[in-house]
Amino acid sequence: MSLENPKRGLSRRNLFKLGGGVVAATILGSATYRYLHQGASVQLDRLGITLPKALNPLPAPPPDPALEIEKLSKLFTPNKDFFIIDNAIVVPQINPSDWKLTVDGMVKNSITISYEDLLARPMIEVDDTIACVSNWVGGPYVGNARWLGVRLDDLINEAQPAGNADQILSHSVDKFTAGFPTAVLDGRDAIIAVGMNGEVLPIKNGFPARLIVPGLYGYVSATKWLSRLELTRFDLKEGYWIKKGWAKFAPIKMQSRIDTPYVQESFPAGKRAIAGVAWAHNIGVAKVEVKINDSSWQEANLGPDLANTTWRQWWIEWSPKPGTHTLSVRAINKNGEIQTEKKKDVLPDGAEGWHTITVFAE
Ligand SMILES: Nc1nc2c(c(=O)[nH]1)N[C@H]1C(S)=C(S)[C@@H](COP(=O)(O)O)O[C@H]1N2
Ligand SMILES: [Mo]
Repeated sequence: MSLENPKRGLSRRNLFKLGGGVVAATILGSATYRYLHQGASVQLDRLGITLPKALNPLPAPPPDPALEIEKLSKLFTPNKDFFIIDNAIVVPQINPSDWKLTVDGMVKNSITISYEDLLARPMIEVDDTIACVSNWVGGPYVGNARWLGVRLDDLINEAQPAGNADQILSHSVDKFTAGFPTAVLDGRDAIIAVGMNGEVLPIKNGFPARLIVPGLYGYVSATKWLSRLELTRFDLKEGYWIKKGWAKFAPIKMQSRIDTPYVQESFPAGKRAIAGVAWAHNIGVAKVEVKINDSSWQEANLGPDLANTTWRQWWIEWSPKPGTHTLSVRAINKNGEIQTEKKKDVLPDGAEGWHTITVFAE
């Protein structure tokens, strides 16, 4: 038997491969060890952080109607239940003492700040509902939180952007990018967020810092594990998802969702709630209407109106007779505009249409 026989036993080639494999496994092993070790230490660092207080602490949230209505989304989505959307193969583990944020590109005065510098700046609290453009009508990729962070417009102004810079392109440590018009900073509470629902920003949601820009879908604005804010032009650069066919400009569309009952649910006939959430960013939800079978639209009760960029919970009482029922919901914003009925797919700039479901009372 020859060692050179490729078909059997250990040929030199196979030995070489085996050797390479052992080396690779060792390197990978130590990298994995380092990764896990670092992951644990970043979580420890994170847990050791005390966030500063906001300049304008928002009032304590009003009672949450979800305490009374089973299966209705909570007013604030708990961090552990918050939807997660990203393309990171491994969640970046960033030691906050190594983290830096740079503002550069078409600016007069580039800025680099540390995590400590960031926490030393004035903080604001912002109630804001974030949504993913790939959320279908009735889908789960939307959540509401009380964010804590530093005003983005202040930091950008300090960098003195050139007059012809029309895009803020945000970069993540993992190479993700998201860009939006400089004109979006129109006084709205866009922030570099370090806190979420009273906690240090969770690692999966972008620790140490992420962007929150009220009114824009996540893929053009909500960069997690933020590292750089580049002032540039739309005719020079574009964010990660734009070359894949998604829209350059992507304000969150008015939507409403039925949380309970769920699609095709069977439940006992008799008194129950129909309930859900609705959002109409930057204008606010004025009214939510529900249609049951062929009846006319009826106005739902509304939950707290935290901000014009947060969702509102809604509900009505219902006593269905046994049988199949069709339920639809639509939102009406504070300008009196009614959510469009016509269905549109998520690509390129977000789904449209009414959430309509069929359910069974038994
Ligand atoms: N670094 C990085 N940030 C990211 C993304 C990503 O893939 N990588 N996805 C964006 C998208 S598409 C959305 S909808 C939001 C989701 O934020 P969440 O995971 O905290 O809910 O994060 C945004 N920020
Ligand atoms: Mo998204």
